[in-house]
Amino acid sequence: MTKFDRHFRMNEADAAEYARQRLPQFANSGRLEAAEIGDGNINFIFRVRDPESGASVIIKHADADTRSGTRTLGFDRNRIEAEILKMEGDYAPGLVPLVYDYDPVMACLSMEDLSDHVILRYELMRHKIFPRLAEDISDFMAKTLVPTLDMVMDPVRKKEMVKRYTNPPLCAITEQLVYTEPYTNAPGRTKVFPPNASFAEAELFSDQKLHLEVAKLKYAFMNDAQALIHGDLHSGSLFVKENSTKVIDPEFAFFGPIGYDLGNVVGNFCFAWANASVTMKEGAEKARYLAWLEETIAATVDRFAAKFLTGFKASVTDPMGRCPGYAEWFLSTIMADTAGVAGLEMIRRTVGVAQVKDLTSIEDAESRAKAERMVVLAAKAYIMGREGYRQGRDFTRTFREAASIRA
Ligand code: SR1
Ligand code: MG
Repeated sequence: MTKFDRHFRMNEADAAEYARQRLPQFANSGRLEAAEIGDGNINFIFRVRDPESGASVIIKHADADTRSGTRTLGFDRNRIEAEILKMEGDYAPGLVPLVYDYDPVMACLSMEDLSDHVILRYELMRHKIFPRLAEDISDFMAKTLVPTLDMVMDPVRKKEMVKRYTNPPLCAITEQLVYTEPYTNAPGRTKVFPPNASFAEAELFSDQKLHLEVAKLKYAFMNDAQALIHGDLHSGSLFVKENSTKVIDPEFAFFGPIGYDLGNVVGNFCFAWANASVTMKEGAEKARYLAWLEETIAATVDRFAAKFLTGFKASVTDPMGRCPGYAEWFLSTIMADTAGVAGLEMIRRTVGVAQVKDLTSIEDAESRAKAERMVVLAAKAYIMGREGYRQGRDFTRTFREAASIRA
């Protein structure tokens, strides 16, 4: 019997003791250093390190309630994350952290420490350039999404997988935070920047045509089990260093629309564009940075599309999936979903309860209000016109237009 035979919420000292008992790389260690480094809303994240050998590990520890104490989610998200990370590591080697151990009793996922990487969102806010980003993210999505498509995977296995990775509590968060609250404006469930109060009322809360399109997208999220998606692919789920990208945090994974992943990437890059456009001084550096961001958005979409088609055609097993034109038709539906989801993500991170620092950190009130308006206008164009989006440049053109309307 050990103290880790029954779940309890660990503190730093517990995490050090846990690592020593559970993980072979620490079995003979002397003193271990442990620090809780989580800054999200949901889990507890410990880094445990042996100062002598330099060995270190990240332990992601779930409690039944969220870290913020606002919801009870149970523990299954921890299992889903462990299994999905291993699967993603098989499909897309080098693009996710290595999993060392999953412990269902303590709800602990022990994995590679990526301390030499930094969170992409904060680097984009510092206006840093990462030359490999579009290539790596498009690679990650194509390699992880294609294998679980209906026309690729054995249909019986696919349906077993849909059962195994149904993720009700985490999907419920998305259904509320992304697909509902930014439109119903229930008390306490939106956070509108005061200078934009009347703008949000007119453009979001009272726009019935917008609500209808969001309702259609919500239904697709709830029912369109296209592939095993990451489910939360924002720029806080991406770790980067100059020539490396790692995708983390797939606890929201489930079988859903592929456009939910690509749309999250596009939407979050648009926040970086909005931030840079109002915070950087006019000049060559700003022009270069915005051009790189636009190129990254466009290339992520276009490279994903090309890799998706190649990957699909190489791995399709269903005879009907081989019909000429099927892959291209399916891709066109992914592009429309991508535009819709990019818009939803941009709206919910601007007026919803889980906001992004790309916008909230803008100190000058007028600049922040302007950045938020351009984000919302582009987002609405994506949602309302989603059937017309086919290529990367379609996305960046809309954003530039929205930026100029309220410049
Ligand atoms: C209660 S969790 C808030 C948000 O953080 C996660 O990363 C998801 O995006 C979720 O919507
Ligand atoms: Mg997360």
